[in-house]
Formats: sequence, structure tokens, C-alpha cells
Amino acid sequence: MPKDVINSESKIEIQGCEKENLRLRCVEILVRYSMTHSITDLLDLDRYPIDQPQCSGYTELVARCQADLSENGMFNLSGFMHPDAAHSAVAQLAPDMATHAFEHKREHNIYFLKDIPGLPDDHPALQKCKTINHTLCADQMPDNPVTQIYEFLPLANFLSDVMQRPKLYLMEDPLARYNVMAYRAGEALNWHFDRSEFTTTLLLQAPEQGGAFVYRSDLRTADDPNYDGVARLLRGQDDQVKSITLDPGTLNVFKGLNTPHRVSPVQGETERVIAVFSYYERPGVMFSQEERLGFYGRAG
Ligand SMILES: O=C(O)CCC(=O)C(=O)O
Ligand SMILES: [Fe+2]
Repeated sequence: MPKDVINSESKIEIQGCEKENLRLRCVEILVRYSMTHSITDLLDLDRYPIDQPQCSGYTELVARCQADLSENGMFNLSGFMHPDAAHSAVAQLAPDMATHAFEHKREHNIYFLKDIPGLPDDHPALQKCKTINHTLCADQMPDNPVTQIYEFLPLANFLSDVMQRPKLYLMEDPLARYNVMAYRAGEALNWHFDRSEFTTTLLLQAPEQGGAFVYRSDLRTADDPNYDGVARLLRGQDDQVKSITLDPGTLNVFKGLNTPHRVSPVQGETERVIAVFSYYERPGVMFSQEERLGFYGRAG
């Protein structure tokens, strides 16, 4: 504890239990600080100057991402996180991932909803499929570099420029703001639409085989749910399905609200580990109790 902190306490005459609370808070801040990396240790900001909106490199990057988004419904920034930093983030999470991660295992339809108003229960667009993977929630990793990256506001601002939104906000939900998911041998995330307009992921560890990100761009629109197209996709008869595999450190942004996607089963002993970041156009967004229970097995 630095001396001047103690001195300033005594100057303003904080006493007893308040003093002890303040001392504990200082210790907590110092411990957190010692575990915090400089952001440039984590992200390649020379290659991707997302923190310099005035420079021409920033404008060019935004334009490139926008072009990729309109052409492919996604963009990728390979090496956005230094691969060695991704490796140590995974190592730091490994004990919690092994023991405290929620096993997300369920049968669900592509909407992750019980029913869709106006759609009969036996409509093929509601066909069920199986998902299994392991999830750590934001409240389980306050000191991981993943937290620092999610809370690095230039990233949210850069994404809002790419998406041409006035502002993007971090999610408020203490569980759902960002997650890290591990896919073990045989595990997969099945077809689904996301809740937010776009989804941002950061691959931390690649599996030996499998674990591809499979997607079908713009299958529906806000005005047309295209249930027959959804049924065709689920039958495996959509010839516009594409697939990519990512390298550790890649930031992937895709329009998941209308682009159904899945992760193919992982093969081999190395887990596929990925961070998922959620941003919204309005502040204070929370999951419902039902969503928390479904995705994380707990309400709080
Ligand atoms: O693991 C991935 O690459 C995709 C994750 C995803 O689709 C989701 O969390 O909604
Ligand atoms: Fe998704």
C-alpha cells in the first residue's frame, strides 16, 4: 500500500470500519491493476488503428470493413489480438472453464424460442436441433484480458462507425455482456439467429479439426421471415451456405440477426475457445430471466 494513500486517509479523518473498507478497496484496485495489461500488449493497434479515428488508416479500415460486410455479411480482422495474448487468456481461463463453465446442452429451434406466433408447431422451420458447448459468463472472469478488450471503448466506437450507428453501448447484463465459449470434442452450436443485429467474436483457440463457422447470409429480413427458406436450410438444401475457419486472434463481425449460423462439431482434444461480445444501440440492455436460464442455467 503506498504511503500517501494511508496519509490522505488520515487527513480526511476516515475511521474504523470505513477506513478498513477503503484499505480493502485500495488493495483490490492494486491487485486488479497488477493483473491488467496495456491494451497494446493485447491488440495489434499498429495494424488496426481503431483508437485513432482522426487518422487515414482508421478511415481506410472502416471502409474496408463496410465493403466486406455488404459483400459477405461479415468482416474479419486477422491477428487483431496478438496470438500469444490469446493463448495466455485461454490458459488463465482454463481452470474455471474446466470446473465452473455452464454446460449449455439443449434441443432448440433456430429461433431459440418455444413458439413463433402464427407458425404451427409442426412447421419444418421449427425443427429442433442439438447444441452442446461450455460457457463462462462475464461475471466469472472480471480479471481476464477478454474483459479489458470488451471494455476498451475505442472498439465499440469503431464498430459503431463501421455499422453507421450514432453510438453502440456495452451490454449491461452482468452475465451476457460477453461470454467465452469452449467447444470440446464432438460439441457444436447448432443453427440459430442471434438476438442482436450483429455479433462480434474473437477466436482465442482453434481446434485441431472441425469447429467451422457455417452461415447463410441474409436468409430473412425485418419484413420477411422466409419460413420456407429456413425449412430448406434446415433440410440441408440451401446452396448459399458458406463456411470459414478462423485463426486465433481473429476478430469476426457478422450480421447474425438475419444470417442463420452454426459451429460444426469440433474434432480432437484441443477445445475451440471463443469470446463473444454483445453491443446494442441503446444503453442498459439486459437479458430476460428466461434467456439467462436458457443460455446459462441461472438467473443471476
Ligand atoms: O462460436 C462462434 O463462432 C459463434 C458464436 C455464436 O454464434 C453466438 O454466440 O451466438
Ligand atoms: Fe450466434
